[in-house]
Amino acid sequence: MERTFGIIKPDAVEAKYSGRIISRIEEEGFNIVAMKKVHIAKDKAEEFYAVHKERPFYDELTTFLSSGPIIVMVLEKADAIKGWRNLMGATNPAEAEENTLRKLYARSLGENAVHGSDAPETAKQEIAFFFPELS
Ligand code: FUP
Repeated sequence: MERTFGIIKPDAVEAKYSGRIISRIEEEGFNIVAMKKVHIAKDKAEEFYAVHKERPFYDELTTFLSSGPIIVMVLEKADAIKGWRNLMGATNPAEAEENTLRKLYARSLGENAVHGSDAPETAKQEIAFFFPELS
């Protein structure tokens, strides 16, 4: 079993897609180890996305992530990191495959409904960032 970290982002929470996204996560065989709804401040979003600090979209990205409530989750399954990224689909919803969460629910490249860790080390860091009690 592997653990990964996921976020239902402000656009999808606001559009009331969280229930559908959580149902889909369960249908795909993930165990939801932990989950909470939080509204983070801009400085916390900046810390979370620090890896993108030098990118031109950093301010937009962190303003967006702190713009409304989000649902943060720890997901568990065999090969969970890859499985969750496959379920999310490509970063840009215009390029996402049919039936992926971003194809179904994302508005744009910037407001793309969900986040998922991209590697074991980031999964560990991101889980610890929101769920220190699990690490
Ligand atoms: P992903 O791992 O699929 O979330 O994608 P990235 O880590 O490459 O990007 C993180 C977030 O930055 C994306 F979810 C959306 C945003 N982004 C932009 O707004 N513009 C870009 O050109 C690239 C990414």
